[in-house]
Amino acid sequence: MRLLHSLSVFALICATPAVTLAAGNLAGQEPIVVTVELGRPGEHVFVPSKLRFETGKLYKLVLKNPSNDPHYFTSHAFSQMVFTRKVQVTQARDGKTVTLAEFKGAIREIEVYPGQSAEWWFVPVASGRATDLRCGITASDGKSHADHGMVGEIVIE
Ligand SMILES: [Cu+2]
Repeated sequence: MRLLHSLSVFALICATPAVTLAAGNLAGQEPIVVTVELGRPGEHVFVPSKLRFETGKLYKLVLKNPSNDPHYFTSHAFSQMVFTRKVQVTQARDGKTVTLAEFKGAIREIEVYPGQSAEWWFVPVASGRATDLRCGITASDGKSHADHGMVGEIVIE
């Protein structure tokens, strides 16, 4: 009886290894898509300016710049709380989004040019609150975009 039980447990383990591996495999996981606008025409803002993520989930953060100025997405605290899978530079072409380049490795900040987008794929690995999200570009009046209100907060739960 005990042997039979052991055999059936063994058979169960053998029958399910693919499922067990898939749960920990980021390559096969669908990302949660979050979009943030970097600036609006005539406005230096992040929209939304508060972002919230959960540890252990795969995110695709779409950084979209619909304004006429380049903008940075800079938060050193945030960059230290995530594992970056990749950053993709994309472009809208004939009604479709095409990928122009892909970067892998640790990322600290991203600058997106007017009318362009980038996708930051990451998994939060630590919880905390990053209050240093800002755009450090200097505006025509000599102040930074952050001084004009282009700041934000990121919470990882
Ligand atoms: Cu800016």
